[in-house]
Amino acid sequence: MSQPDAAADPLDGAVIDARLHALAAFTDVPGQMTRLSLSPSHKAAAGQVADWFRAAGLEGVHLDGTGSVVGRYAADRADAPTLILGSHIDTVRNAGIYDGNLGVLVALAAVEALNRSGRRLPVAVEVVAFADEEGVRFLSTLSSSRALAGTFDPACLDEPDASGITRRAALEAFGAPVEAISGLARDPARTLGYVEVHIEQGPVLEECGAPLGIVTGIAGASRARVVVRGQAGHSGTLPMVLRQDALTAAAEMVLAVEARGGRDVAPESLVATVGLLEVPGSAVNVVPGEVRFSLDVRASDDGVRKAAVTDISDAITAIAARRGVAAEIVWGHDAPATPCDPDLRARLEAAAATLGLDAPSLASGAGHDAMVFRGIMPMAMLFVRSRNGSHNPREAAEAADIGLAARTLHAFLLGLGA
Ligand code: HGY
Ligand code: MN
Ligand code: MN
Repeated sequence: MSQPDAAADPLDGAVIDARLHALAAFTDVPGQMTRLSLSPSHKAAAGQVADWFRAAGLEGVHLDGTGSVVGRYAADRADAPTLILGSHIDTVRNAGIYDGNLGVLVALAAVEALNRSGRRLPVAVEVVAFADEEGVRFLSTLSSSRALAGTFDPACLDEPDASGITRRAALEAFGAPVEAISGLARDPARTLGYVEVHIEQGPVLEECGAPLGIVTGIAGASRARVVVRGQAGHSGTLPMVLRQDALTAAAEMVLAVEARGGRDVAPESLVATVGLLEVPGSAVNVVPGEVRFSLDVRASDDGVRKAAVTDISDAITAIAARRGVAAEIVWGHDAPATPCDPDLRARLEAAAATLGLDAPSLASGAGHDAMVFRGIMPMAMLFVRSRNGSHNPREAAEAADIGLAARTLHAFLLGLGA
């Protein structure tokens, strides 16, 4: 485990970036960044993050029941409210090293700077490295942040991953106190809110030449898994007119999803994606009998999203009927569009202004842990300019921009004590 350099300035972007690269070594696939929730590399990464939390002066550092690493920086008084800072350290497959991880380490750096200067605030600060944001391993997602929001659904513990391991078994193997999950909800009356720093993952800040942005709101998202079942057959003997080909049916369904997502009447940032498609038991000389694929539908307006979900479900059902195959659609994730808190946004803008930055406002098309706090507690997000999109190894952020984010968050914290 790498230890921090006591002389280094924790708010220095190069110091944070070095830690991000050190953390990236914890991967399940050598040579790429793949750290699925509750995997062996996630366990090792959580250990490293916990060490950094302790070295930064956080107290009570522990794994919570959903596998998140949590630490607390006490206030200058006993009965103070708590501000929660955090992001996630699980990744998608073949990811970049900044998605999620950057927000945890920037939050840690801001608190570490408080500790270095002996500064205590009229609020306690919790830093959380959430364990399950990407939702790649299990059907539902955001289980860790939902536990803090008090909306954890115990049914998600029985969801199996691709190898049949349930979330509960994975948590137990991870060393997480699963039985304590029900007690993780934070009391909204004692919580100031939740603030998350994250790379933008899109082109807006880069195009407007801004290192930081203040998020106005997070798009709503619906996810589903579809299973198309036809009839496997011999590719040489089964006449075309007699086929119940699951793959050609799925192909038509995938294009229908694209058409609905990109329909020119589709307003409000609607997007619809099939990101995963599998043909179990596929072979060159077999007419596919089964296909499994995913659905991801998002929009900044929930009405637009729900209409698209309905239309896509109807299109899949109609294509299946016409082609003589069966289609089963299981919608497993539904997160409403979430506006960010105006007061926290204004405080982040003011904090950026202390660095001479006029941080633009922008929406988030990507989902984040922050969205689960909708209607529970105020939340806000600070975006850091990133290049080459995200969910790919080319994802990048500049150390200088990371440093500006850390200094802005540090100024935001100091502003709470002003
Ligand atoms: O899918 C998302 O938007 C997030 O990166 N998990
Ligand atoms: Mn993320
Ligand atoms: Mn992501």
